[in-house]
Amino acid sequence: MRGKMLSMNLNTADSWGNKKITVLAGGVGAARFLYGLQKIHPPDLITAVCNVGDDLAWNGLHICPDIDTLIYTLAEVEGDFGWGIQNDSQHTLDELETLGEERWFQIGNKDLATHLIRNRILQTGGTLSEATQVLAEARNIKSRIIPATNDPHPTFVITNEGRLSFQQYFVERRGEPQVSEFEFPNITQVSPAPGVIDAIKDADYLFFAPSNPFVSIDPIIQIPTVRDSILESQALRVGISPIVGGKAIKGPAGAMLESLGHEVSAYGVARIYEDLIDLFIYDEVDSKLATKMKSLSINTQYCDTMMVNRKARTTVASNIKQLITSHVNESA
Ligand code: FO1
Repeated sequence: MRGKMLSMNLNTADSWGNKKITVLAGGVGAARFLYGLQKIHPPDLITAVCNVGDDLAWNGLHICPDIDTLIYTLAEVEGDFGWGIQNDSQHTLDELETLGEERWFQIGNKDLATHLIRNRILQTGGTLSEATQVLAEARNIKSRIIPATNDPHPTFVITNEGRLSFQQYFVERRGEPQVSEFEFPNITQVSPAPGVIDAIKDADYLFFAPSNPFVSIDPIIQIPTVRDSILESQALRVGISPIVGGKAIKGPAGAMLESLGHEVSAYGVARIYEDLIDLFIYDEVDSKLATKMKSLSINTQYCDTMMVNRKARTTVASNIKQLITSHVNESA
C-alpha cells in the first residue's frame, strides 16, 4: 500500500492542483458529488464514467437516467427528487394515459427533448458517447461525461417476485421486492466506451462515487478490462460511502446490502471495495465505526458527506479534498 503511494504521480506540495480526476458514477449521489467537485476543481480535468445499467426503452426512446441526472445536475436544472428536470410538465404522460398506456415511469415534457435528441443521434448511426457529448455540450457542461459502454448492458434484479429489469424493480415495484442477486446478461459481449480505460488508468484520483455498489458501480467494474484497469491505475483510488448512519441516502442500497448478507453500514460498503481502493471516506456520523474500519487493509477517514443542498455539495467536495491532501502528504 505504501509502496503504491510512493509510486503514484503525485507531487505532495501540490497534491490536488491540476490533477486529472475520474469518477465512476451512478445516479443522484454521484451527480451531487460531481457538482461539488467541479466547483473546486477545473471541470475540464474531471471525467465521469457513467453507469448505463439503468437504461430503458420507453415508447421506443432510449432513456439513460444516470447520464441525464448528471447532465441536469451539473446544469443546475435537476428535478426536486434529483432526477428529471425541475418544473417539468406531464402533458404527454397524461395523454398517453388517456390512450390507455401505463405511466409508472414518468418522463416529463422538458425531459422528453433530451430523449428525442439522443434517439435521433442513435438512429442515425451515432453512439451513446456521441449523443452524450452533444447533450452535455448543449447545456454547457465542461466536464467530460462518458457512458461506461456504448453497448446495451442492462441490469436485471433477481427478486422474490421474479427477474425484473432495474426500472421495473426500482420504480414500478418501488424497490420493495426482496433481492437475491443481479444479472448483467450481456456482460461478456460489452466493451468499455472509448476513453473509459484511459480515463481510469491516467487519472491521478479515481473516485467511486457515493452510489449503489451493486447496481451503479458494479455494472461499470464488471465490464471486461475495467476491473484490471482499476487495479493497474496509478491513481489514488478513493471510495465514498453511500450509506450514512446505517441507511442509504437515496435508493435501495441499504435493502440490497441487507438481503445480500452484508453489514448495512459504511463498513459493509468499505469491505466490498477493499480490494480495489486505497482510501475509503465515510460520514462523520459513523465515526464510531473507526475502530472497526482499522481492521481493513485500506486507509479510512470520515468527514461531513451530507450533500443536502448545492452549497453543501461544494463543502463536501472540499472536505474530501482536504482528507485526500492529508492522506497523500502523510503517505509521502
Ligand atoms: N424515478 C422514480 O422513482 N420514478 C420515476 O418515474 C422516474 C422517472 C425517471 C425519468 C427519467 C430519468 O432520467 C430518471 C427517472 N427516475 C425515476 C429516476 C431513476 O429511476 C433512478 O434515479 C435511477 O435509475 C437510479 O440511479
